[in-house]
Amino acid sequence: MNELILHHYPQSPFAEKARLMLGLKGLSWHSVLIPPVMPKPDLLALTGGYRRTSVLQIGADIYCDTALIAQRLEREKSVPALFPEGQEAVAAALAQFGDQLLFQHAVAINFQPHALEALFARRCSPEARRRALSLRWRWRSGRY
Ligand SMILES: N[C@@H](CCC(=O)N[C@@H](CS)C(=O)NCC(=O)O)C(=O)O
Repeated sequence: MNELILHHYPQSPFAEKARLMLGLKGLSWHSVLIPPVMPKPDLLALTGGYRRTSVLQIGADIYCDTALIAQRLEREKSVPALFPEGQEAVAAALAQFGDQLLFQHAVAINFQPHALEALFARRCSPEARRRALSLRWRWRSGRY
């Protein structure tokens, strides 16, 4: 059996998703740390031009995109399942929601501290907004 090699960097949310999937399945894997931003000459040579994080390597096979990585890991070890029988579509839809909508908002909020306030300005009371912002700073500073 070929070894699993994850090309990633610590701070990437998509790398965290890949690490969590590997951890959930109890698979052992090797870590190759890649730069968070370009240039990434070694990664691009490996992937044929794909620059994002994370990338899974199994022997000579390269899996770009965590949705594909999820399917490949499911094939590697089916239990515990990422796509429980009968709930495959729900799992895929939830992953898509997290990967696209949630990720977009999380990045915006992370890089633009006032984005949260603007987002909820018309929907929440000033007190609710104040609490949300305070929570955000606590998460960011790791005080949980
Ligand atoms: N759909 C991809 C998204 C991966 C992604 O956007 N990763 C970010 C890091 S969290 C990245 O590499 N961004 C750098 C770039 O787009 O050049 C997946 O599920 O793996």
